[in-house]
Amino acid sequence: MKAKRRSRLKKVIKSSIKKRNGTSPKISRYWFQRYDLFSKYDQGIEMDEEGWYSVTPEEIAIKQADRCRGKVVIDCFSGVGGNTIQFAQVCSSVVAIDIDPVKVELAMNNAMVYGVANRVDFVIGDFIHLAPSLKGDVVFLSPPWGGPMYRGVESYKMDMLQPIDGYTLFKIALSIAPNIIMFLPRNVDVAQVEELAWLSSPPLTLEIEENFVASRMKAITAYFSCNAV
Ligand code: MGP
Ligand code: SAH
Repeated sequence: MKAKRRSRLKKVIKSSIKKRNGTSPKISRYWFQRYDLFSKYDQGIEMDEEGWYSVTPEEIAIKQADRCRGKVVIDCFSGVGGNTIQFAQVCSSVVAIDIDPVKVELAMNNAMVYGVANRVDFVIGDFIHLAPSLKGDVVFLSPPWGGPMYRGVESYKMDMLQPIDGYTLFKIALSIAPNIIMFLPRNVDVAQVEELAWLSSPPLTLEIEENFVASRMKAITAYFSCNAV
């Protein structure tokens, strides 16, 4: 690792430790759930602020990965690796993309904790720009929802997704493969999710799964496919 990168990573870890110690109430709510996020949390998992509030809880990531067993998966917004790690356990190969170099460092570290780092191709880059060069069986989309503030709206709309609206994002994913999994807020407008299936002709099949951890609904996963994924 280059010296400059190592020092940046150290700074991230230091500030994240500070936040874990309770200086940031925003993060401490997630720190209390740390073993739901990563069962191996105590074995060296590293996070940054966005990672804390965005990572897919392990139990949910395991379920999503199970649907992709044996396939080539592109994890287009890989964050600190919550999904990537579980894909690496059961998929034939995984490409993990994140635009933030610090996230990629953290995801690599976390994948090492789980002993799967050598089964992942980590890429620092913008998924939107990389899309034309990507090949895979399943496109997994867990984009930024605009931070924890997503909870403040009654009905979460596709145009609130980042870095671009959900319809455009879905069309880009479709150009790679017709098997698309989207991880979305629990208050998402389901009618808009259903519209996405119609962006393909013939329309894709859609299954919507509600994701719970310890009886609390955390999010939904939408599985789109031209056949069973
Ligand atoms: P949450 O509602 O912010 O937290 O996120 P919490 O404390 O689990 O909610 P509570 O009502 O149970 O107390 C719930 C889950 O949504 C998180 O664990 C993440 O997996 C996911 N999530 C949240 N955000 C803000 C994002 C995001 O921006 N992008 C992605 N991909 N996932 C997110
Ligand atoms: N599923 C992940 C969490 C993803 S959070 C996990 O379980 O850990 C969303 C991620 O999208 C953030 O890490 C953010 O850096 C990344 N991101 C934002 N815009 C992006 C883009 N254009 N291309 C690739 N990654 C992007």
